[in-house]
Amino acid sequence: MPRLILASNRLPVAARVERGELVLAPTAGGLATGLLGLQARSSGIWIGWPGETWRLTPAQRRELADRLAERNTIGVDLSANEVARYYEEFSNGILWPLLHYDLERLPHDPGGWEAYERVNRRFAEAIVREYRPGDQIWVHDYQLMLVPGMVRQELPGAAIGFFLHVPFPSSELFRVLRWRGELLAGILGATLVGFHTASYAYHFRRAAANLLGCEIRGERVIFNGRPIAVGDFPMGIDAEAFDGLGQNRKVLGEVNRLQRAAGDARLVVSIDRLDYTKGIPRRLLAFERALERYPSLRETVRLIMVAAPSRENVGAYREYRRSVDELVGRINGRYTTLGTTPIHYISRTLPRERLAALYRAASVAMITPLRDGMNLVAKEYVATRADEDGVLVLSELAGAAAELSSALLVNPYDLDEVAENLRRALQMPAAERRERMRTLRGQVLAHDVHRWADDFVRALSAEHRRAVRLARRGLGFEDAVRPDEIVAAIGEARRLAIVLDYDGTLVPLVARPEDARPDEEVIRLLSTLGGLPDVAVHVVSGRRRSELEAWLGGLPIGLHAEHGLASRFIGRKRWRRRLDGPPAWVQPARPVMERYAREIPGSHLEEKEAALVWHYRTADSRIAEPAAERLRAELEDALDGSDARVTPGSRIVEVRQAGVDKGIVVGAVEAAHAGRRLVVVGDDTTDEDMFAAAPETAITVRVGPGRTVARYRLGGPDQVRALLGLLARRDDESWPASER
Ligand code: GDG
Repeated sequence: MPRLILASNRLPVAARVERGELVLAPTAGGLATGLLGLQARSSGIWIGWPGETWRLTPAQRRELADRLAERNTIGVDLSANEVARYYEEFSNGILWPLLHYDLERLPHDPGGWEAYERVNRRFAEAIVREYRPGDQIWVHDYQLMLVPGMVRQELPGAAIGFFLHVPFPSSELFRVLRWRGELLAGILGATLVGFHTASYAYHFRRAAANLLGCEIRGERVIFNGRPIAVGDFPMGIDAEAFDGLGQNRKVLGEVNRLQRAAGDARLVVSIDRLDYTKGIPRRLLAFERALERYPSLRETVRLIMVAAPSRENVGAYREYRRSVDELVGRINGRYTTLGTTPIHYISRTLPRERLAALYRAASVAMITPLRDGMNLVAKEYVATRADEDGVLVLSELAGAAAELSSALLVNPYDLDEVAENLRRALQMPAAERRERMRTLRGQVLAHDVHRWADDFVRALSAEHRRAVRLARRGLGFEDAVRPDEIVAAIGEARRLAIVLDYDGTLVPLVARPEDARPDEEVIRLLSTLGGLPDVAVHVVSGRRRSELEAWLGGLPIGLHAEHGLASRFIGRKRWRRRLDGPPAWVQPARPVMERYAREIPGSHLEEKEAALVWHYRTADSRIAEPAAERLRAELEDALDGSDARVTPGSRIVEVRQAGVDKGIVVGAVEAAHAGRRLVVVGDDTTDEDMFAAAPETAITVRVGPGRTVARYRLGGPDQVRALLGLLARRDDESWPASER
C-alpha cells in the first residue's frame, strides 16, 4: 500500500502547557479514529496544526517537534494572528456559514483571505517537502481548499485526494464568495474530490461548470485539461466502539441511574457542538410546540440537551449561546412543575461514556440540524443501541439522512412537523421501533469509518492510475516528470541548444495575449542561460516579430516569429524571412474570419505577416467551440487547393502558410549548432511539429496536457522555469570552452 500523507487543519494530537510541562493529548473525534489506523498501516504521516504553539518556550517547541515526529506527525506552526485571520475569520467566519447556506451570517466586509492563502501555502509546502514519488496525499476540509492546487503546481504527477466534511452548496450560493474561482480551482488540483453525499458532489460539479466553465463528463470535471473525479463517500463512525459502549457494564449502570432519576418520564436526547448550523433554537421551539399540542407529554417527557461549547472566540457563537440559554429558560419557566423540569440543559463537553449512556437511555434522539455535512451523532446513537430500541428523529438536511432513511425524517424548519414526529416517535409500537432500528444498525455497522477511509484511498489509487493512463493518451498531465528528472536525462551532454515555445511554456496562458509580457524571472532565466558559453537558447512562437522583438529582443537568444516564418539568429540584428510578400490565400480567408469575429462576442481576428488567427479565449465557450468547428470547415472549403494550412490551437483557429511550421526552426537550429544536445519544449499542437522534427537524441518536453510525441511531460510553465533554473545552475567550470 502506498504511503499516505494526511493533512488537516488540526493534528490528531494537541499540545498545551500544564504546570510548566508540555502535554500532548489526543484530540478525540471521528476523523482521528478513522484515519489513525490507515496512517499506521501505510506508515504514513499526518500534517496539521498542533495548537497554540506561540505559548511555548523555544525549548518546549523543540521538544514538541521531537514528540510529534515520534508519532509520525508534523506540526504546522501558526501565529496567534494567523489563527485569528485564517481560522476564525476566513474559515469559520466566512466559509463555514456560506457552505451551510447561511448568507445572513456573512460579514459585510469579508476579510482574512491573505492569511488563508498564506497558511494554505505553508501546508502545501510541508506536504511537498515530505513527498516521495509513489506517496498518496489526502487533504481534509474547508480550511485547506487551496492546498490541492498548490501541491499540484509543484507535484504535477501526484495522487492527491480532497475530502470536504461540510456540505457543498448550490453554485447559485457559492458564487456569492469573492474568492469562489480561486477556491474551486484549488480543490480541482486534486485527483479525487470526495463529499458525504451525492447531492454535494452534484453541486460541486455544477459550480465547476457554471463558475469556471469546466466541462463535465459523467462524474468527472475537466479543468485545465485534467479530469478530476468527484464522488460521494459517506463517512461512518467507529461503530464497533459505540456498539461496545452500548453494552458496557459501567455505561449500563449509568443508564439505570438516568432512568431512575427520570422516574416515569421518558428521555429525549439532543447532542451537538453548540453551533448555529445545528438548529438548536428551532429544535427547542419544536419541543415546546409538542408540549403545547400534546399536553400528555408535559409530565411524561424530558429533553436532555447537551450542547458542547465550540468556537467561543467567534462572536456569532457567543451570541448564539446566549439565545439558546434564554430559550431554555423561557420554555422551562413555562412548563416546569414542582415534579418535573422539561429541559435538562448541559452546556459542557461530557466524557464519551456518559454520552453513550445518554444514547442508550433515550427513547428518542432528536437530531435536527438546519444543515450538516453528515452528522455523526445520529450514527453514534444508532450504533450504541445494541438493544435495537430507540427512535431517531433526523433532519432531512443532514447528510446522514441520505443513508438513514429508516429514521423519522423531518424538515427542521417546519416546527409542526418536528413536533408531530416527536410525538409519533414516543408513541411508536415496539415492533416498529425494532424493525427500524435493525435496518439503521445494519447500515451504520457495515459502513463504518474504517471502511470509509479504505474506500476513499482505494478510489484515489484507482483514479490516479487511470489519470496516468489518460495523460498518455492526451487528457491531463499525471504522467509528468519532475524538472530534475529531465536534467538527469540530459546527463553528461554539456553543449546544449534549447528551443522554447513562449505562450503556455515560458509564461502561463492568459485571456488577452497582449497581457503575457515576460516577467522578471523569465527575462533573468533566458539571459543567464543565453549568456552561458555552451548553451544556445531559441524562442519560437506564433507571435509577430514586432512583439518578440519588443519583449525579448535585448537578450542573447535566437527569436523565431510566426511559427518560423521569420528568424533572427543569435547575435544578429536582422530578421530572415522564409516567404516573400503576403500569401494569396489571405484574400479569400479574411472575409470569412472577419464574419466570425463580428458574430461571436468576445472573439477577435489577428492578422500577421503570413497568418490569420481567430481568437476566442475570452468568448463563451459554449457558443465559441461549435463556431470554431464551423469556421474550420468553412475555411477548409474556401482554401481548398491553396497553399494555406488551417490549424486549431489553444482557443484559436489559425490559417497560415503550408510548409511553414515550427518544425523548420528545429531543423535550422540543429544545422546552426551541430553537435549540441537539443532540448525542445512546447505546450500546444503547433509545438508537436517541433517534437516530430527533432532528432532521436533530442530531449523533447510537452508542457501541460495533450496528446504528444514528446518524450517527457512537465506540468506547466512553473516547472519549465524550474528546469531552466536547474540548467542555468549546472556547474559550468567543467564545461569545455567552445564557440557558439
Ligand atoms: C463536521 C461536520 C460531519 C459532541 N458533544 C460531545 C461530543 N461530541 C462529539 C460527537 C460527535 C462529534 O462530537 C460531532 O460530530 P458531528 O458530525 O455531529 O458534527 P461536527 O463537529 O460539526 O463535524 C459534520 C463531521 O464533520 C465529519 O465529517 O459529520 O457534518 O459539521 O462524534 O460524539 N463528544 C464528547 N462529549 C460531548 O459532549 N465526548
